[in-house]
Amino acid sequence: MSAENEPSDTIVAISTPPGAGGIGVIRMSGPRSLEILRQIFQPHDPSCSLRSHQLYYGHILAPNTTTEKNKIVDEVLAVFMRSPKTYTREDVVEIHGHGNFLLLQSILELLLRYPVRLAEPGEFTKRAFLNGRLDLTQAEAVIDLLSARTRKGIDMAQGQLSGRLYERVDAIRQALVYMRAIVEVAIDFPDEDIEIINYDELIQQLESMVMAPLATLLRQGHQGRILREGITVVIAGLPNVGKSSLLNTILQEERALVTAIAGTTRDTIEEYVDIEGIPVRIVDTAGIRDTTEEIEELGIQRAKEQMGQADLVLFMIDLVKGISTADHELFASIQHKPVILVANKMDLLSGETPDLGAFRQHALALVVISAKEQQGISELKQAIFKVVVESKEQWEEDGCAPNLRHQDALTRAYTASGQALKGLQTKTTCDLLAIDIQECVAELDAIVGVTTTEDILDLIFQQFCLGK
Ligand SMILES: Nc1nc2c(ncn2[C@@H]2O[C@H](COP(=O)(O)OP(=O)(O)OP(=O)(O)O)[C@@H](O)[C@H]2O)c(=O)[nH]1
Ligand SMILES: [Mg+2]
Repeated sequence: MSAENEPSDTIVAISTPPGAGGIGVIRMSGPRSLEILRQIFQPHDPSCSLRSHQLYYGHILAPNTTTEKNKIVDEVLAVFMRSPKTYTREDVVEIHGHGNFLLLQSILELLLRYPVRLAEPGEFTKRAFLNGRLDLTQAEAVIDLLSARTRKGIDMAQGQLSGRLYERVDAIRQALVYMRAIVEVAIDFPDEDIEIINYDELIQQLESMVMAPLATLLRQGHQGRILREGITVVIAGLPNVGKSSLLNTILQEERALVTAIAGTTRDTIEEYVDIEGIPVRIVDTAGIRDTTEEIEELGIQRAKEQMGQADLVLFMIDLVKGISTADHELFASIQHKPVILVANKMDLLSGETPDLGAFRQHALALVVISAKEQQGISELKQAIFKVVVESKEQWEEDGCAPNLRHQDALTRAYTASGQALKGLQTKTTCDLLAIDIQECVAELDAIVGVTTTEDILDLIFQQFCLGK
């Protein structure tokens, strides 16, 4: 990370998304920010001195050329923030204009006439990282925070942004550094009579302070994947069992057509919903049956494709009609998938619930609902949540969720610590022990960004949007 001590250039971008909005923000970072702001911004009180971290009202003026004579480009609020108390730790300027993208672009073009260049995606956050304001896990949390689709996803990103993952990884790292120091002392004094290393104590420390917390972090990676990527839940079943009614009830809007005619839904219909904090892509499908009708047949093909791709299938049956051979056939075709059995139309049921024995055995859960009367829906949501996260206790343990990159490094660190453990158990030589411990430290360093190659940094920051 050579950039740390080099003077950097000044970068600029529109930081608010394209489209109309109340305000739009342009952000500039680098040593020339203030000087450039002064060129194009005229404060309402021209004698004021643009003090740091103070918002000034004024106008953006186009330069004095023959065609544009001090033309007002926009009425804005502008702020200059002096390094280091800024997002990037460099001098930063923000211009808050009207939220019209063309207008913001005119201001941007104006700025680009000065010694400033367009920022790459994520470059502001990259600078915050390179200048030591954020560690790499915190910078990655910014991406998660911007793209989170549920409240739980936001909580997780905020936990990571506040440094929770960093602290957990760093605690493991500290333990390793301590062990490495002991082992290195032993290397330096090979002839001492006293045994410098207490093998049992080191084994105990390695297991409790390194391997166990690494294993916990790896388990939590599973929850991170779910919160970042979400899951696909497909509603499937015979025609008329109430699939579209369930979609509408979950969405709380009349999204899909519902009629008493079997074969109403033709194409698949998908929407995103938040189910107990998990981002869920929910797909309503055409009822499966033998048909000679061409459009319906195409819909049924699509339904089958969706079932194949689902993380979870909600297999729906009509309690009034009971279970038919067609239900059995369809159920058999999806048995390799995680399935929740959803028994619908409970409102019409007066007598006994039909025997769902065989189905019940192969499904992960059975939920009885009325899609029409909105009964049993929260039980269904909880069943979905439970199936997806496996264990609720583990889920709520800590709002800390390693992403794929972290998981890769954690896995390698776990393997290296396993090697070190074996070495300690067999009282191997101290230089070999030191190598395994160091390998483990290096993996943890890469997670927090102490040693991360330029290529990996590029990959991470490319995921950002412009202006962040
Ligand atoms: N009483 C009652 N009727 C329901 C319930 N759910 C759905 N229905 C009715 O059952 C009929 C079929 O509902 P849909 O939601 O269109 O069923 P579907 O499974 O999407 O049907 P296809 O799209 O044809 O495969 C409609 O007349 C609904 O009003 C329920 O819980 N109770
Ligand atoms: Mg339907």
